Amino acid sequence: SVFSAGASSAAIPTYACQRRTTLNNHNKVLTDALKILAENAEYYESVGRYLAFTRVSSILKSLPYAVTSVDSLRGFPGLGEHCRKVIEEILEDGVCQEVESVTQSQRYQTLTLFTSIFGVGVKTAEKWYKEQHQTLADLRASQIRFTKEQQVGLQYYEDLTTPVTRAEADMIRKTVEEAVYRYLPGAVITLAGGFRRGKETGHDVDFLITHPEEGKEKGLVTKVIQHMASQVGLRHSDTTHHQAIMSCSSVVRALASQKCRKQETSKFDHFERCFTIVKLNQELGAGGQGAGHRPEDKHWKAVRVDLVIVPISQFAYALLGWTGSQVSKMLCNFPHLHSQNEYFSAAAEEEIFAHLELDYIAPWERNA
Ligand code: TTP
Ligand code: MN
Ligand code: MN
Ligand code: MN
Repeated sequence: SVFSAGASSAAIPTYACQRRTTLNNHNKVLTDALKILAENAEYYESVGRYLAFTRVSSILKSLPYAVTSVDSLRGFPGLGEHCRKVIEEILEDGVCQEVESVTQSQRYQTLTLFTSIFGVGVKTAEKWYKEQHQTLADLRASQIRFTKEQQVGLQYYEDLTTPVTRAEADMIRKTVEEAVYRYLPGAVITLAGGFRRGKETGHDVDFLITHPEEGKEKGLVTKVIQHMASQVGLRHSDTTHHQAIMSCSSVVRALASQKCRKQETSKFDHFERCFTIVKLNQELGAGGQGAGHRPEDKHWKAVRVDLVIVPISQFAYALLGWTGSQVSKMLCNFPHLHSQNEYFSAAAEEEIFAHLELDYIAPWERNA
């Protein structure tokens, strides 16, 4: 195999979107450590260091063997001295001193806690940390004026940080189907996100909704949200038309902006989408699992659900973008994409890869 330990780094594709990365991570000890350093860099808004740790971690995830010697990593794309030292320390001592001190630091612990709240990013978490807040109780007792998202994030913190199972995703799918088919019987609903990549759990459930006839999907998200709210109790909905720059991959963004310039319309780069929180009834089949610590009268779990309504002509791009992973979908650096003058219509993900002259990578190989 070209991937045998000590193989030339030439065997490792430079782009994450070309590395076949399954969920079978042979280097979890190393990638967990690098993830902590990446997070910490993010907390210090050090983008360069964040990317450096994330890239090396992503390469390690793609290797079909466990790294046992730092020498075998010589020439790995993007492997700097810092990462090399961290890996060497872990291989030799089992732990890395820097990682240990980061995980023990109050700043890292507090920012990790605060950013785990729905609606809270690094900037906000840091602000609260600087105001001497350290726990969720501190926040709840404070005078902070929370956004609507943050209020919900704090209220349902335990539920929202409990992983969503595939069985729960299936149950939510039924609810979404019922609401969607009511208004648009021919609609096609596709599970995207981590579940499409083969993950057994996720932090949310992502659905793409389209219709074979272009335009039929217009306005659907509002109706679906209203129906679901009346049926299962929707705790939060923020139905907006976000720009594609937020809602889909860089591929879509690049192509969309090209088309927009051409047609002078801004419709193209907007997907209807909604980040919601759904009440999932746990008596309906989740087997009561994970409900043990909840109050006796609470028979439901708050679950994050993303609904994205996509015109069929852009479905392949949206699917590629919303399948992720965040790292795997880094397709944006390909010059021949940006120099494209015309919008390339793709009926399937395979066509997008082919158009970019890339090998097709299946969803379950996109766990970079
Ligand atoms: P997420 O649901 O955030 O991540 P995930 O499904 O990979 O992981 P988890 O199982 O923990 O939920 O996003 C799914 C993909 O959608 C993500 O890889 C990137 C893409 N995405 C966008 O394109 N735009 C967005 O605004 C968001 C939030 C996600
Ligand atoms: Mn997801
Ligand atoms: Mn994830
Ligand atoms: Mn999501």
